[in-house]
Amino acid sequence: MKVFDIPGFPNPLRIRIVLAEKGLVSNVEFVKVDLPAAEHKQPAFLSINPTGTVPVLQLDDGTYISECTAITEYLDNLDGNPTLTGKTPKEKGVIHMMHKRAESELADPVGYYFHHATPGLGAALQPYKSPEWEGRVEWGNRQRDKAVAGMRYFDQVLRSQPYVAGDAFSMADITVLAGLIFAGFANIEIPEECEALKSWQANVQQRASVRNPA
Ligand code: GTS
Repeated sequence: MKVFDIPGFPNPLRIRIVLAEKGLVSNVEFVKVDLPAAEHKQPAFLSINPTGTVPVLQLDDGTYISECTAITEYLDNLDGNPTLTGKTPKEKGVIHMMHKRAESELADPVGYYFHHATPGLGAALQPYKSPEWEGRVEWGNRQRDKAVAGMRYFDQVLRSQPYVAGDAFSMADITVLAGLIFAGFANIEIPEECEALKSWQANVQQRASVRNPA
């Protein structure tokens, strides 16, 4: 298998943690995509992922799978023991619900803020980020506020359970963690009072897959 991504970036990190969790690091070859140079917006890359984002997984038969959720589902089920996406119908339902919230209430808004209300990844990408739209900074700042509200939501959740989707670590935890890492990079602070969220973060940062992702 191949993974098209760029090391150190938050969405690629989600899959690199999954690969470490599943013991699949040695099965994968990484192909670097130059995001700051807008390589992911050029025809060659768009032909493998029309949304122009990384990561993308290429299977040995040539199939491309993009979207972290889809890639995680694939990798988690390869060994017949899905530890990150749920085994029972109830586990699958709850994990997917919380994972969607992790994306829509935290990780995605942080990305929108970063790309639209700040210089983002630099000049080469600006033509792809609505540079002519006057309202983009205000919209981006609202996305930052939404991300902070998302942090408060997950803090509430984590006051009564150890992990985002319940009693076990799952892909929902990976996505909340990636969202917080991206938030730190974008200078969005976790509110002082979100102690449960901070304590959960300190806990998951000790996991082997997080300390040593692919
Ligand atoms: N929904 C996508 C997924 O789940 O894979 C999001 C992927 C995504 O936004 N990736 C970012 C990207 O390619 C990389 S990172 O900033 O998260 O590391 N962004 C490129 C761009 O131009 O927005």
